[in-house]
Amino acid sequence: MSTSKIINGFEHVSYDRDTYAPEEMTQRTSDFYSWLDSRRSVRDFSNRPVPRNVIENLILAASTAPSGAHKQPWTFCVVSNPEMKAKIRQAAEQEEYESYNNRMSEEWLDDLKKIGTDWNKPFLEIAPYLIVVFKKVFDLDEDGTKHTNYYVNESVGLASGMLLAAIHKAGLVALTHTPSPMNFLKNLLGRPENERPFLLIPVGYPAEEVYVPKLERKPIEQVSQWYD
Ligand code: IYR
Repeated sequence: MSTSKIINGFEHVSYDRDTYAPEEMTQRTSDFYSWLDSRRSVRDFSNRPVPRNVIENLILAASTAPSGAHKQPWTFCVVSNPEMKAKIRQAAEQEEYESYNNRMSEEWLDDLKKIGTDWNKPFLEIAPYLIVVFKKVFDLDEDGTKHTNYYVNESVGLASGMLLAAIHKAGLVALTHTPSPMNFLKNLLGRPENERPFLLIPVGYPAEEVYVPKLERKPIEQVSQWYD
């Protein structure tokens, strides 16, 4: 049972969660790592419907992310409307066509060869849901007053990572898609002046048969430096 007390004039609640002995921690973290390691970005979606309440749960999970001064500076726009998905696809492909043909460097295009992407984005219409993550660069009162948000990119990045983990937990798949530039999303979805598009994430079941590139993840020595 959690207890509550006033600290510096604000209500606090006791933090009392389970802790684990080292062996159990080792098991739990190893299991969790294996499970996260089995997540892959998927570009081939089934059009099979996904229950709406599942998408709500995913967003609630993402929205538990820590954020600067607990401002939760994000809006998850959920698009299932076929006409809107078609408009988003059309606009995204237009930008991507331009990027692949005229804006991306040779090195960049070369780096993407192993992933096999191009300007075609059929998944934007096939996936049952597109979650468009917007960051709120500031908050807007009803009367139009602006309020600062803090560490917005960090906060929204964390929430997006948690969203991807939640999607994996559901047994669904996603793609962190970054059409560039992305401002068309703000216009198409009629978002307010304080919001900027951050990521476009199609969500759904994987297509019947899906292949993903055989990628290696860096070993611990390459992703960490220890100062004992
Ligand atoms: N935004 C483009 C290009 C692209 C860029 C990176 I970095 C990727 O990892 C994958 C794709 C697209 O979505 O195709």
